[in-house]
Amino acid sequence: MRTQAAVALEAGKPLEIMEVELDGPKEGEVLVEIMATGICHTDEFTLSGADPEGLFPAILGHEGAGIVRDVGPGVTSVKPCDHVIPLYTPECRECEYCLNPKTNLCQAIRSTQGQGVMPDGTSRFRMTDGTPILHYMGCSTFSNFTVLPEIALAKVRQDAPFDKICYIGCGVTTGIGAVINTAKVEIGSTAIVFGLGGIGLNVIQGLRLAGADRIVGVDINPDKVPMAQRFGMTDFVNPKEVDGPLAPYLVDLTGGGDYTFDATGNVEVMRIALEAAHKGWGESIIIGVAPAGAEIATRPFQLVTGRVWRGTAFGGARGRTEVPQIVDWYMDGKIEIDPMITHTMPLKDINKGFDLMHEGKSIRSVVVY
Ligand code: NAD
Ligand code: AHE
Ligand code: ZN
Repeated sequence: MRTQAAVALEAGKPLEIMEVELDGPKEGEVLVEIMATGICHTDEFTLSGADPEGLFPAILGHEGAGIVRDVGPGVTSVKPCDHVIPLYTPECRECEYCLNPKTNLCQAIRSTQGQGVMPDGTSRFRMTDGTPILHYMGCSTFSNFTVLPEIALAKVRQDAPFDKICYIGCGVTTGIGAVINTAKVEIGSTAIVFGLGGIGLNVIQGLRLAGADRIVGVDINPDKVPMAQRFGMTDFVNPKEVDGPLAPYLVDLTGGGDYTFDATGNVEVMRIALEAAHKGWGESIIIGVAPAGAEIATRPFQLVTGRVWRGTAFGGARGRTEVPQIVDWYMDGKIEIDPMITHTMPLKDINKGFDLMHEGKSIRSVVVY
């Protein structure tokens, strides 16, 4: 079939909207009509050329929601007309990782996913002249129709709006999950969140859900303050207004964070987040994704004296099991999504979504097909 898609032809160039050819689902695969997709900073990271795994030409996008239109042989867990959220962290329920309760990092298809192909080693996408186009994070939600492995789909309730629940495909689950699954924040905790964008705000929302007492937000863009306060931020620090090193300033302000979170992807900020964690027990969670070649550093003494450095992917969530529950939380009013979706646009305007992100003017832009 042919479908409309926004194609990343090369790093650093705007996406090109074009018709592409899409092959039908093979064994264990599913054809999904994407109804809406968010634009996450990770899409920008890969498009910029900073992702060591970035391959081109590819169809980016990993924060979608849609409807099953066809299934390949052997598919049993979804059927046509089911509503689904694509999972860049799949859940096969069989691999060594899925069988270990300490991780959500299913590895069943990780190596082919990183190479931009389906588990059989081939791509379903190509240009109308036959040039192959790669998949991205196993999802490629910047295409109106896409093909995914069955194990990379969470089946969700049918009354939930696609243009909101697409955000659960990455940002909402990552932020809330980092608090609940990875940090396991206790009632009464003090937390510091670096980066008040699409992920950081969901960390703040998760902290309020977990019963944190003090939630300090740190961002170089003060325009993010009103939204962060709405979601539970109690104090704001703009690093540009702090004289001297930021970590001691934050320790003075809070006594040290029981939990700190990096949602910027900046390795200097990651160090400050670790060093702003409480001596003896503070845990710092790395969510941000850093460019190729970037490395984190700190004095080992920071760890010797009891601070813990931890990372999280997709908020530690097992997608097929937990994503439908998060959709329920949204539909039951336990969490909010709507105010964070600051812009919606048709696919033809997707590059405007990237511009708004660069300008710091959006929280989430959502493309509605
Ligand atoms: P975003 O662009 O919406 O937000 C980033 C925020 O960080 C902005 O508000 C920006 O002003 C702020 N910021 C930038 N530099 C800063 C600095 N030096 N100090 C303080 N604040 C600073 O991006 P997002 O969609 O929220 O993504 C945030 C990060 O999380 C990205 O690196 C993204 O790739 C990563 N991410 C990781 C996962 C995961 O599973 N680990 C999932 C989604 C996104
Ligand atoms: N390809 C990058 C790493 C990117 C990365 O860490 N991705 C996160 C999800 S970000 C979603 O917005 C992730 O899931 N990581 C675990 C994994 O297996 O990719 C690089 O640096 O190579
Ligand atoms: Zn993402």
